[in-house]
Order: sequence, then C-alpha cells, then structure tokens
Amino acid sequence: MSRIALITGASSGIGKATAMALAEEGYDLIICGRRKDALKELQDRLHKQVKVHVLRFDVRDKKEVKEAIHSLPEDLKKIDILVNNAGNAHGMDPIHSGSLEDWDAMIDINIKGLLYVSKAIIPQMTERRHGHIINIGSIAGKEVYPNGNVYSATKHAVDAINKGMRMDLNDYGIKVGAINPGLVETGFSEVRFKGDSERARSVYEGYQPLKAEDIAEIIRFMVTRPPHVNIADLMVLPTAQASSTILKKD
Ligand code: 8X3
Repeated sequence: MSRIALITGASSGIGKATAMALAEEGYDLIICGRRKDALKELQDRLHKQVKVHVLRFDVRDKKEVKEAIHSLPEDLKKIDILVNNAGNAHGMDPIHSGSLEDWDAMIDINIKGLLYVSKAIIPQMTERRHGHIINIGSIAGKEVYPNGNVYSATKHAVDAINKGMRMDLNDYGIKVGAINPGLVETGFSEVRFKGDSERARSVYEGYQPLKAEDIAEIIRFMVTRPPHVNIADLMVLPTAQASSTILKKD
C-alpha cells in the first residue's frame, strides 16, 4: 500500500529537506508551495524514487487551497501525513513601529494558512480514521523575545492549534504533533529581513545553527514510530542556543 505525505512550503528549507527525507522512506509526495519552478526542480530530483505531485497554491488564499487539494488525482487523495510547514517571519520590529502589512502576512500565512490547509485535508483522515499531522511551530511559540511580538503570537497560535487538533482528532486515532525549532539556517532570516542578506547571515554567525536536514531527520523519526507512539511536542535547538535570548557565540 502506498503512503502519501503532503508538505507545505516544500520549495526550500525545512519543507524541502523533509520531502527528501520522506522520499527516502518511500512516501509518495505532494509538494506544495508558491514557486512552481523550485517545486518542479525538487520533483525532478525525487521522481525516480517515489511519485511526486506538485501543487502550486498560496496558503493565504482559502479558495486556491481548497481547489488545489480537491484537484488531486484519486490515487493521491488519501493523504496519510500532513506536514504543516509553510510559515514565515516578516520584519522584526518593536510593537510601536511594526508594519501592519507584516502582521497581516504572518497571521495570514502562519495561522490562517495552516488552518485552511488542515481543513481541506482532515476530513479524509477522519473518514478513514487514520492520519498524522505534524505542525512546524517554533521556539517563538513557547517563548516571546523582544521585537518578536506578532511572529511569536502566530507561533503561540500554532502551539494552541496543535494541542486543540490533538484533542479533537483523538477519537479518530489521528496523530498530531509539533516540532518547535530554534535557530535553523534557511531562507527564514532572508525573508524576515526582506532580502537584507548581510543581516540575515549575521543571525547564524559565530555558532553552529541547525540545518534544515536536522529538523527533517526528526520529522522522519516522528513519522516512522509505531502506531501507538505519537511524538506530541518537541523543541529542538542548536547546542549553542539555550533560549530565545541566550545564544553562546564564539
Ligand atoms: C524561528 C526561530 O528564534 O527566529 O522560528 O524565532 S526564531
């Protein structure tokens, strides 16, 4: 029997690394994102290993999300694993000077987008009484740090949604769990600082940050546990990081 995993934000970073890890585990993949070229490139890389289907949509657009998921071919509709990975930080400013556009983007992508995708996929899981949802949170969902305000609020929401989903889907035997990374070197800071590569690079300087693959390996571990084991909530940090505000640099 084939097993199917859908990953949002799969064109780069943790999403892409997770797609590669799950392909190695033999999962057929539905890789989702906004950038068709990057997704196609990943598809070309993995299609000899497993079936790979590209779905282009913006998680912010609920109509687009619904139509994309409904457009899946019949043999890919029974999604076993949903990795809610799409998410970003936009800006890092004090609350009195933050931008409304940045706040909207984070709330729309990190909270509403995660809900739209989940809502489109969960019904076939409850119907089949089978499935596994992995929500990518953040250390920012457990702690707040200066200037992290709204980003942190969105990740606290992911933490709450993760717990709520686990309760509501408990009767159906569906696993729900979160992984909350600290500093992972991906395009995350480049997006947060709107293309200021120097500032983005400096976030990861002077210590060894996590790599996307480190998180993907843990997701691989989460999905390969036996049926009675659900990893409900994990925080994963670089060794150099003790909390949102304590980081040992060389
Ligand atoms: C990403 C980690 O520390 O920038 O969610 O909030 S952090």
